[in-house]
Amino acid sequence: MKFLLKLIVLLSFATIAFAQSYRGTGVVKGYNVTRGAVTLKHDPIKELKWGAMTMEFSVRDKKLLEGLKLEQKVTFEFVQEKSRQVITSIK
Ligand SMILES: [Cu+2]
Repeated sequence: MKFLLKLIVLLSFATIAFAQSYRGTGVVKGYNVTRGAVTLKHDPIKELKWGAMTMEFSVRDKKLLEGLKLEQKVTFEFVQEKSRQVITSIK
């Protein structure tokens, strides 16, 4: 029983550690530091079968928004969390 519990704990950490992250490119169309969100006009993301679109992403850390400028071209990485997309890196 103890072993089983340990295994479950280990597996749930593994799921977090290996949460798939996706990479995209796009242009900054807006951002909101208070809400920790950035609106990007992104290019297609093949792995998710997404076409090009303008949409809002959350950011993992509001510091990621520092230095972003409107119309700036960016490369970003994000993970899917439930129904939202969370950017873990953007530059
Ligand atoms: Cu999109």
